[in-house]
Amino acid sequence: MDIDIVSVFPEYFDVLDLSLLGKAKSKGLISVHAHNLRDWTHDVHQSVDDTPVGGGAGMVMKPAVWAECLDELLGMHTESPDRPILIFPNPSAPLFTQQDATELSHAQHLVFGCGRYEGYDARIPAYYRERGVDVREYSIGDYVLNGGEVAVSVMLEAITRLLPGFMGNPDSIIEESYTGGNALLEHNQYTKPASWRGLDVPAVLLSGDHAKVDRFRRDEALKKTDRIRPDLIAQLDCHALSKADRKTLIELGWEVSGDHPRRIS
Ligand code: J9N
Repeated sequence: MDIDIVSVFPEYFDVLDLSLLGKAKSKGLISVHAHNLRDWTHDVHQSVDDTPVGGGAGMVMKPAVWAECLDELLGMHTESPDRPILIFPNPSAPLFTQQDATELSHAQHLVFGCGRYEGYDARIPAYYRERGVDVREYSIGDYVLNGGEVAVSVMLEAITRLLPGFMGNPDSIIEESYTGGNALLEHNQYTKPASWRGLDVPAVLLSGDHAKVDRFRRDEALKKTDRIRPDLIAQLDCHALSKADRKTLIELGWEVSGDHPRRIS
């Protein structure tokens, strides 16, 4: 996978070499290039932003500088299956999910644009979409960052850990939260000792009865998700739930019929 990142702080991405991502880089699984947007300016001040048309606070990133940069990085191939995907973090965009990470992990070439929080000219994504580029804008959560750099790091980590050969243990990826589309939060995990500072591991986990352990963990996951993220319960596919799952959800106050569970008490 080829990854280009455009930022006015390209040094920010030097730390990627220290992470697992650096390992993937040295293994040749990915190549990452961080570019300085100011390299595509022509004026002495290397200015990348200007005041908002219509007035208001802050500065807006200029379309012309971004276009000089992106024309070069995106190249001409907007129709091939290997065509690059252009991604801008944006606090006013749809949320970036595990499903997006999975889909993007299959791409050959990703180009990330880091804007500042006041924003970039809306004609930048519009122009490249018109030209046939697959352009995505994503928020990584409901909070405001100063620039897109941290958001790009988050998305990159979520995407690259899914690449075949990236992680030591592929099972741990299949088992975790948010995969599939029938997402529950993870059940609690414990290690030895079985009793520690007066706190005991649940006895069923020591029973050696695998069916009982599986059911216990599934119920714990359902209860925890009901408490912390009821929105995820409401997105479950009822048809994919076992009899035992339905029983637990009904005890928790959900009606389990139709396509999705609905809270009734
Ligand atoms: N979720 C999210 C993204 C952002 C950005 S992107 C560029 C500046 C700020 N803040 N929050």
